[in-house]
Parts: sequence; structure tokens; C-alpha cells
Amino acid sequence: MDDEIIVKNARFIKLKTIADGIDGTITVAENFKHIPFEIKRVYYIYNLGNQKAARGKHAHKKLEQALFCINGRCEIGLDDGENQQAVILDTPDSGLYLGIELWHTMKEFSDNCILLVLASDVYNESDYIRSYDDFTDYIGKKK
Ligand code: T46
Repeated sequence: MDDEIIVKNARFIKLKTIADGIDGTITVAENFKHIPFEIKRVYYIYNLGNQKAARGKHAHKKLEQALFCINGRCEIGLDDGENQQAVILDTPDSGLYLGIELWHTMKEFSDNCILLVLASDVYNESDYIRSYDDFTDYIGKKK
């Protein structure tokens, strides 16, 4: 599993965290500070008890996102059309910036996984590229 991001348009994000001893911990994400875009949508994925669960398998044309596994763990497969890698998300204060034109797959979820996603825009199906062939065509045409 990779500790270093080699694909385009992705990087790890570290959030500000304040530990309050026996009273727990606060982790904070602010627009343009920890998150490199204005957050327009928040969604979260859970109920991932089935070991075969796999999500994603698409890329976005314009949407930028930040993924945080705020409980449990999961694996994110990343493919920019040239390089592929997999990263693990398993701490609530460290996440993944997922930029444009990156084919991504989420899998290997722990039973208790909650994947929180911050997105730069509202839901728009026309921003998705849901076929891998269309993805390679799309990025190929832009070169
Ligand atoms: C992404 C990864 C990380 C909506 O109606 N509104 C929404 O905001 C979202 C996120 C989804 N939906 C609908 C669209 C589908 O009918 O929910 C259904 C499942 O969505 P999808 O198959 O795209 O879910 P994932 O987990 O494969 O992908 C999601 C995001 O959709 C996607 O943008 O990058 O998480």
C-alpha cells in the first residue's frame, strides 16, 4: 500500500485536530485552508458490512472532493490513466484530495467504515465518467 501519492490530481490532506484529553478530540476542515476548494456538498457512505462492497468505479470531469474515513478503514484505488495505486484511509484526521480526471474505486471497507466526502459542487450526473473506456478516451483527447 502506498504512503506516497504518485497519481495526478491527488494528495493527502491533514486536518487540524485538537485533543481534549479525557473529553475527546475535535477535527476541523475549513474551505481553502485544509480543503483546497469551497465545500458545496457533504455526503457520507456507510452500512458497508458486505466484504464484497465496492463503490466508485468512475472519474469526474470537474468535481473536486476530499475523502475522510471518519470511522474504520477503507482502500481507495486511484488511476490517472498512466499510474495506478491504492491508498488506505483509516484515521479521521487524514484524508485524500481527489481531483479531476481520476478513476477511483473504494473497497476493502471495515464493517464500521464511515466515509465522509466533501465536494466542490452539488450532485450532477453529467460530470461523471462511468465507463473506463470513456475515461481513457476523455483524458487521451485532452493531451
Ligand atoms: C464519488 C465517490 C467518492 C445522489 O443522488 N446525490 C449525491 O450527492 C450522490 C453522491 C449520489 N447520488 C445518487 C447517484 C446514484 O443513484 O446515489 C446513487 C449512488 O451514487 P454512486 O453510485 O455515484 O456512489 P459511489 O459511492 O460510487 O460514488 C460516490 C459519489 O457519487 C462520487 O461522486 O466520487 O462517492
